[in-house]
Amino acid sequence: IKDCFRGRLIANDGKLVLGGIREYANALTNANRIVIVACGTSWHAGLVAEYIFEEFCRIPVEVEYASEFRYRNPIISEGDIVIAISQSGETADTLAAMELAKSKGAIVLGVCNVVGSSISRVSHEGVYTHAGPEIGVASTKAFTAQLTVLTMIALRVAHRKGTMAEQRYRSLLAELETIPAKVEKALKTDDQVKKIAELFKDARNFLYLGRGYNFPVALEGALKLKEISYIHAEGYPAAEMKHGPIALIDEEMPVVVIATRDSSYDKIVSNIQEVKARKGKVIAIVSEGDSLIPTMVDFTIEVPGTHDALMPMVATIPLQLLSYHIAVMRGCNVDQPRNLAKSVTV
Ligand code: F1P
Repeated sequence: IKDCFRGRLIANDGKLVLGGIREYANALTNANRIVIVACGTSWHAGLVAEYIFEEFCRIPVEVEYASEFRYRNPIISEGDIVIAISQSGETADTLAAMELAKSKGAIVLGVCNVVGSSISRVSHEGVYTHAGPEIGVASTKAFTAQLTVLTMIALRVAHRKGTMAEQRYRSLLAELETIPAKVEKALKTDDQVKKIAELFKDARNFLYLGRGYNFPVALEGALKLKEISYIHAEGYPAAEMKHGPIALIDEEMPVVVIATRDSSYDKIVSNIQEVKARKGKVIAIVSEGDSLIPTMVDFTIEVPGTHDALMPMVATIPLQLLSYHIAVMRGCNVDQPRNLAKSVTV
């Protein structure tokens, strides 16, 4: 098989298997800093990766919109690690950001879905996500696959660096194995999500809130709603609400709060109280078995619990379903949203 990621893609019983970062594994492990460049949903995956790399590997990470990075004069030094994330592998902004980083001597690693795509050819090395073809324009399963791959890379680096205890490393790897079953279970919220969609399909605005690892999930939930339902939606870190968006909240405003049980649980409970005190309609994504938040909010969607860092893969599912059902109910073409291209090549 022709290997666009430098000979790392191998055939195993006729199947494609994960490629990898081998030649540059030491450079990545010893990096002083990582810069992630991506657009849209892939940028949100990059934000989750920032939290994971900083927590697990203690390497400082910056996440840049490729569409900004390419037009400014970023500080990139010889040997810096730049990771480009893309579903299509053809996004012009991401490709230009990679070329710019390479011209400044960076090692450019790719995470992308389409075998043989331009981004896989421009990367020094990289990993395919193998999520299968995205039928629609909006990225969905590719996001989950990007998170999986980025988590696996961060775990390997943390293990090599010794920034994560062996027992924790093993337990996270074991937890990662449970994610497919947890995602399947999250998909079973479909009927319940559809009923909620029916009630909010005519809303003009939505707010999405999350803290920690669930903050990028809030951004991604809002982006999916904008992309396929054409409803204005904003994602915010829940703690930022008091710095502005709180002014938007009234009985007309649906607020989706990603409030799974994690280290910021008590804080998100206070944020929900703040929204309810202003009569906002709260749709909460909670961990299975939560008995507190359902008593405070208007609608609850339960997903299986997991480690904080892995929760984005599970918690994003009901948000994708919500956007999907609202879009269908509004008569929007979910596969071909207006004004959007599958790969933005200009
Ligand atoms: C980036 C992206 C997608 C979005 C839409 C437009 O694409 O912004 O996240 O859903 O398809 O392009 P990619 O670089 O991940 O292919």
